[in-house]
Amino acid sequence: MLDQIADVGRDVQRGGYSRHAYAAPELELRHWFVEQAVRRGLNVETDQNGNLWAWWGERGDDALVTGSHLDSVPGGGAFDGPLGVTSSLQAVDLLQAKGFTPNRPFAVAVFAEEEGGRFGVACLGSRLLSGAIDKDKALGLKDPDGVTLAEAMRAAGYDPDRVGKDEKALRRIGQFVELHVEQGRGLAVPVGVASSILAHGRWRFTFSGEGNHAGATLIEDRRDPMIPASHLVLAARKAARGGARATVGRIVPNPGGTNVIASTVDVWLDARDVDDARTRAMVAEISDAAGKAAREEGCELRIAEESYGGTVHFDAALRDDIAQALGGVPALPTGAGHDAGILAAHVPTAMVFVRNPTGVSHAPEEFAEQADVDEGVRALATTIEHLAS
Ligand code: HGY
Ligand code: MN
Ligand code: MN
Repeated sequence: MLDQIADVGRDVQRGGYSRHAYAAPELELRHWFVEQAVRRGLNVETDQNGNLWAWWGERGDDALVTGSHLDSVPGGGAFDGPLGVTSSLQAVDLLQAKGFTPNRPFAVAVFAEEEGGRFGVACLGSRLLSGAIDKDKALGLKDPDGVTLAEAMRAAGYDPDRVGKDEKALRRIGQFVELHVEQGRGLAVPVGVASSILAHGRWRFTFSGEGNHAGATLIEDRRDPMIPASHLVLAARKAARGGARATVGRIVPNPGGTNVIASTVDVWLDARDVDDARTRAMVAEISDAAGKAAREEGCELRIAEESYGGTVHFDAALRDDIAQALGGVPALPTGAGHDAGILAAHVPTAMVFVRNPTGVSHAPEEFAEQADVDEGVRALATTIEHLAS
């Protein structure tokens, strides 16, 4: 099934896929999902926050929900997100082929903008659904071209004025189980379950100096924001100790000319650790180093926290129940965020991981062996049968 969408949203500049919320490739994937769901006799609806729900039978409360996301990071791989969606649909195929029908409401869900690849906040669809982000803040989020979420939703035919916490949709979820390609190399067997997700957040550092001519400006006359920005990158690496992770993957100088001293530089920090205290202490250490470097270069610094999520501990009973139903598979922590992590604050959630032989993710090289993918589909079907019969 992944082959069916293998040409959607290819990014020829970056390699891999760029499939961002409400942009053409992602809308094409939404259309593909609806077609696939209808073909299986599922009833599809889009909720007020742009998330898709394909119901097997009547919609109802205390549903078993599976699914994942179809959007990607810029230049992402083929599996992160779509594997959970295709595996959910193929698990439905296996169950329908053996004459199984769920004895409780069941849906395959596709959450919007899980990666935050366009509007900068990860898990935007599930955060809006669960009220984990203020609706007006969300609607005002801008993409790199300055298009707001509200404008993007409207252009795609959705009504942005309806977004916001969706108590009814939340109440309908009894349990959520997300299948996902593992992002790391913790699995020595084809399938595992998740135990926890690191606390993680995103911060935007804006350094302001004086734009000027690269050739005509003496070094001592400069206030070059690229200098403290560079210190930030190295401070992040220095501060990430003892299993913590701090990453700068995106630096945007303004105006960005080769022979131009930038007037401002935006730097985004992705920081993660086992708990809030350690994560925030690490960000404070990095911020201090950035502030010091800014002052030394006569630059201003503004820091904005763009998103934050605390450590997620998945429901242990559900985790162990699924692990047992799968014949005893390992439970492992992850450093990657997921919609399951957002929903975990409201409903019992679990994740089923499919082995990733290289561990690489958020890159075109992301890969999973067909045999492991098939094992994942069977595991998800077993899980659904176990929880909905
Ligand atoms: O950033 C993450 O961990 C997730 O892939 N959105
Ligand atoms: Mn994902
Ligand atoms: Mn991802």
